[in-house]
Amino acid sequence: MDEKKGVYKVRDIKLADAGRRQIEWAESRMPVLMALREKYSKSKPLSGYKIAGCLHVTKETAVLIETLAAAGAEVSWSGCNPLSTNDEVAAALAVGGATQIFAWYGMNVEEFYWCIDRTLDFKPNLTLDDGADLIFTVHNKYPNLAADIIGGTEETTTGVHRLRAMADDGKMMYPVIAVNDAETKWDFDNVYGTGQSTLDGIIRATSVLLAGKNVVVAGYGHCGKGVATRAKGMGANVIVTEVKATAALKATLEGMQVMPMDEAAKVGDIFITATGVKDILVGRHFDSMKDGAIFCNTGHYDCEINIPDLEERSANHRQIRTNCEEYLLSGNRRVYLLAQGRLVNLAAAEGHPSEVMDMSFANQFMSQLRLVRVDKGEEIMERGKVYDIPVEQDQEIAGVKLSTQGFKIDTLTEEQLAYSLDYAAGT
Ligand code: NRN
Repeated sequence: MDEKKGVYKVRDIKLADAGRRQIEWAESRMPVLMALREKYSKSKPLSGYKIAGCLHVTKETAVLIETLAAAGAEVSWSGCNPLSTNDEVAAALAVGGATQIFAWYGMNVEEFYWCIDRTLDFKPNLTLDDGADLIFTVHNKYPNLAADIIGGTEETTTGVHRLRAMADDGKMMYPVIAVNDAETKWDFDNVYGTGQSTLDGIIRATSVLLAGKNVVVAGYGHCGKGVATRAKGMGANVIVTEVKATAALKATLEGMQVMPMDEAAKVGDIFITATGVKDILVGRHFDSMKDGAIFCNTGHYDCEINIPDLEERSANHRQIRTNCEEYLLSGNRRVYLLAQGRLVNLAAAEGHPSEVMDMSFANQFMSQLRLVRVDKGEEIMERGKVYDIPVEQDQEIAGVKLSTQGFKIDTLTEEQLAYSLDYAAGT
């Protein structure tokens, strides 16, 4: 581990050149965020502001960090999962000068929270989260810092869910913008990003053929729908398990089978949990699984696969491939857990492609600018509330994305607009 106290702690600073090339690759595929960097690197509206970030350290996140810094912010960063940091990118950020960085792949839980603590050393006045671990650390461990924090932003479904519950409890000490709930985030990142990156993680960890396999997807929300759709496209027989009737019904209309996990466990070849709920795969499911079954999680936390249940049923286990642990079960069955049950798309691959993170992170950047406007009194936010992204922002980001791809769209004429607003106009 290489460390420069108070500035960085990364696995190997010598990886910086390789990391820089990865970041340049991402920059070439994130035109919306790069356009925002170009637009704000002169006026530097984030000058004087300190942003603490807790979000997967990937080549795409590095583009966001360096855009925040180009807009004038002082930045300090940790990863938001012990297995999602790209060590080459972390090294490039450590030498790049845009941020303090405390992140490496394979940290333990104690190190994970040590890194978050380090990002709070410089007493931020803005936070940027994925999964709300940073915001919760401020509230539970450093409540004195909250008074000077203008607000925060939250990237992911699980984090927004937790923060809305916290706000309902009246416990949130500063306003948070729900970046996840932007249409240009959840309807792209969660669907197309998770769909591709989850299969990417599975294929890198196992190299198995997906075509013809029984792929069981637990949860048919935006993430699960993306994974199920992409798996179907690869020729898999997709089985969806759900607890929400409308979601399950949609899956049947997409030609997917729907059944309870107790039945799916007997026939599945590859299991992917995408529910955000704990104990989706538990002991009785492992007891039913076929020899050779593979299972992984693509939800934010590693609670969806009950690993203690698995370990108490296994005579022994060994790492048979990187990110692939073989467990020997009764009846001489061998089953395979990927990425220690942590989110397989980031732990065993590189997370979502740059093209979708471009829009997610454009929303993050514009939301941080919005919090600066709150600080300047140009917008009012209540200290304990969760705020949505303005619809105009979604259309602006989607419009820029379209234009970078050479697409043009129509606009309504005044007459058409009048007609669409005229409720009296009948047939
Ligand atoms: N490449 C990535 N970089 C990436 N892929 C997925 N995510 C990423 N963050 C940085 C996050 C998505 O936005 C993981 C979050 O849970 C999801 O909301």
